[in-house]
Amino acid sequence: MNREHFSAPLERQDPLIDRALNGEKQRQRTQIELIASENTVSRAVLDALGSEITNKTLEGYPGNRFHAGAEFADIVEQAAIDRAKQLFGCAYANVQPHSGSQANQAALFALLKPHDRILSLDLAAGGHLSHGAAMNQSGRIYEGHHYHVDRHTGLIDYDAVEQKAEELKPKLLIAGGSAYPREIDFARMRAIADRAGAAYLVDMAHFAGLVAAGVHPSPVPHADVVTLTTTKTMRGARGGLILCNREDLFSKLRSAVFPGVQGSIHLQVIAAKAVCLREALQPAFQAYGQQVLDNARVLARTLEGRGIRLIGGGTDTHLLLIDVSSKELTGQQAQNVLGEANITSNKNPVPFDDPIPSKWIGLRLGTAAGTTRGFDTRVFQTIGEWIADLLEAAARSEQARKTAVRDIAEKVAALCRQYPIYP
Ligand code: DSN
Repeated sequence: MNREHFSAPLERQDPLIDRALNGEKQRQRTQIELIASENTVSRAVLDALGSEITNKTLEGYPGNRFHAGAEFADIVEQAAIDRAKQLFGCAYANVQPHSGSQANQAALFALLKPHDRILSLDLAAGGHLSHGAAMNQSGRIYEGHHYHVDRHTGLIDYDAVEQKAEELKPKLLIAGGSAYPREIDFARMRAIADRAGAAYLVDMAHFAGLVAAGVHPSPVPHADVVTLTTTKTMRGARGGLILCNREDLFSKLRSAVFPGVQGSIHLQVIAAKAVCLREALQPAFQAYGQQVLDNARVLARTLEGRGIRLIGGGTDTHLLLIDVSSKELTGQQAQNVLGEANITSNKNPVPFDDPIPSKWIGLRLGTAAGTTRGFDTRVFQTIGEWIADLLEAAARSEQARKTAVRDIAEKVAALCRQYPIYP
């Protein structure tokens, strides 16, 4: 056996991948991250992700595995389960889903039979593919129907949801998604689900960290099942969690995850989830959550003050959806000009937008990663002004765009040097 297998660093073994990973680290250091589904994990989370526990194959649950050698893995998974239960105040937590989509896949598998009806938020209004969208397996196996937001306010129209639920009698009502910036009335949705005889799932993938920090209402007391990811506002590894308080559903959810939709688990990710859950239990995480909210509100006010329309009229979370057609741009053009100045964001549909991505007029922004970096409201106000300057310049002329990009890219570089990540 070549002993180098155990000791040679990546740099020597695979220069191509090593260079790409270092390039990515440098990219993260030198740009302002505003993609709402991203964050910057701690060194401790990175250490767990790179641990030798990745070698371990296991199926089943702590204390009841299909393979030997589970004693340390059981400690890791049980810690993640206990911490998730403590953090979110629930009786059951499954920490095995590989992603938010697989958490949803398992929840649907536990709650529904093929062809059952789902009623969920429309994709362009901020929903998620895994909630019964036609192009997703959830829309092939089950019958996906969608509620919308009010065309003028951009807010969920609960009366319209209720009417649709009464007509359709879905088996499952889903709240939550990827681009809805306001608080959801979890109790009202519960009442709608009850009247229609539907189960009720809340996907809190985006705002879970704010719930953990106690700065956003929790859906856990209302929903039959809650799914989330440990990235985004949770600031942890990529992966999913399922929470539940209904004892009659525990075993269904358990067997829906394994053996229903997954096989062996990703123990290095479960270890990283456990680390992030412990971090979220610390008092400092409450302050982080509050700062994320404060920053998002300041960013929203700054952009609105520059004549940019906010979908939903503002934000109650880390996330903002802006209509860049108010600056005569598409979402793609806005994403590009910000990107050239090293501000990273993503184009997004706004409610009732064109189905063709290149024609979308939305841009989604989030404050979770910038807040981790140490940016406060003063910094986010400045970032808001830079964004507005870039959008206005891009709409004005090619020369104005180039000048603004050059000027703001320099300021972004200076800001990133002032707030370094990963020494
Ligand atoms: N749902 C995608 C997003 O919000 O960007 C990935 O998490």
